[in-house]
Amino acid sequence: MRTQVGIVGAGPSGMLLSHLLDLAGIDNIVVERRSQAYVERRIRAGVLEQGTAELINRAGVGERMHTEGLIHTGFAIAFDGRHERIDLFGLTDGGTVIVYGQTELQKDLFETRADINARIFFEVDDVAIHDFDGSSPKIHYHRGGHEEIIECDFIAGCDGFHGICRQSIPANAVTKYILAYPFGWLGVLADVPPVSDELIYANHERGFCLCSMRSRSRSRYYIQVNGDDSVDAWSDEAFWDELRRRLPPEVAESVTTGPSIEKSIAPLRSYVAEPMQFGSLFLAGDAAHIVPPTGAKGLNLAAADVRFLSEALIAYYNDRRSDLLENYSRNCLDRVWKAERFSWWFTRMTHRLSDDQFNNRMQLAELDYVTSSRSGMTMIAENYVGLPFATRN
Ligand code: RFL
Ligand code: PHB
Repeated sequence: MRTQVGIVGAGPSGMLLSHLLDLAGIDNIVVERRSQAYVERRIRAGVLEQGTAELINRAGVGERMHTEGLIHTGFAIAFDGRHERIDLFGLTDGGTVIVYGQTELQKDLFETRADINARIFFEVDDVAIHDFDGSSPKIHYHRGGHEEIIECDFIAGCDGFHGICRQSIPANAVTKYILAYPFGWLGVLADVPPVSDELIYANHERGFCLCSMRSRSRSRYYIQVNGDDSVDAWSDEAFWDELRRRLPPEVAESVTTGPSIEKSIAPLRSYVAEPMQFGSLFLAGDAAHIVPPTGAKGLNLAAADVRFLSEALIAYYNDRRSDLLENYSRNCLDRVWKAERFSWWFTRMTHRLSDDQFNNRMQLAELDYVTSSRSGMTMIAENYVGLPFATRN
């Protein structure tokens, strides 16, 4: 089989890229090791930056996001019995975010592709990439028990943190920066109305918690748990009790509880692989970088990579320009490192890091400072709604 761009992974990065290339008349094939139902069901991100929403529109799949997504103009940070609002709209000249589940976005991305009979191959095994140090890369895999090979001009490695693309790059050609946190997030999804119209991030001596949502009748809550904790150890009742203990009392008493529809633990890491290109292989999204979810940046960074990569590939095929492809990694990494910084900083300020009383007082002093200084709040707000894009060419 031959195509122009072979895409490994049908998560948000791979599918968004496939749509944008298709609209520009660039042929592509997506290979995904899981089933479509599995990819659609994964409960992950909930907060989209405006730039991400614009890209989703550009890809022609934004209709449902606009009717069902919730526009948020602020969020709250709770600590030390206080409840401080970050006015995203006022502090960033009209900036907002959209709360719309990754599961819904993923369905939208698949639905329209099915309409146009796109080549997305699910449940493929043994995916391997070859010859990507030159200009004739290949993707090998098994489908229905038979080996198939895709010959292409470029490979987009959109196969997430555990994928094979990044791991196929020779070790001496890539530098990996990693920070693993000794805790995770236990998340619960439940069909109960959210406790508040806006998200609440809470620092508490028992640990961090977050009140988020998917709709006006579906809530998503998280609590910080030990890195070695197991979901089985947490009954719904234990989860709700612990969540309420970590919230300011007036918020805790308004929480509506109910049976969990989904419950899982996500580890927290900061990770960057640099550069994000090797020969004709371009990494995008979680395949190249991971942030702890505290800043809600993971999916948004993935979308930003796809924006740079789609523009670079379109310039290459339509105008025979390779400068944007050459600068792809640099353009992405400028934003990636800033999002890494924000997510790391926000995580360290809001989570229980140790029993060290001095450090815990430092967190409270920092929270007090940044939520009472206009420049502190502006720094949070402009990072949260998404930093501007700068393209070097
Ligand atoms: P994905 O979503 O991991 O998709 C990669 C796809 O590649 C497939 N794959 C392979 N396919 C073929 N061959 C192989 N060898 C393959 N290996 C893997 C996988 O099956 C999968 O389908 O990466 P992508 O597309 O880069 O998207 C990244 C986002 O999913 C991720 O950054 C976000 O979910 C992170 N995230 C959040 N991001 C936000 O912007 N806002 C949020 O509010 C937010 N909240 C979150 C989050 C992530 C969380 N978890 C579970 C880590 C909350 C949580 C709890
Ligand atoms: C979510 O709703 O899943 C969510 C929201 C904000 C975050 C992380 C996750 O920072």
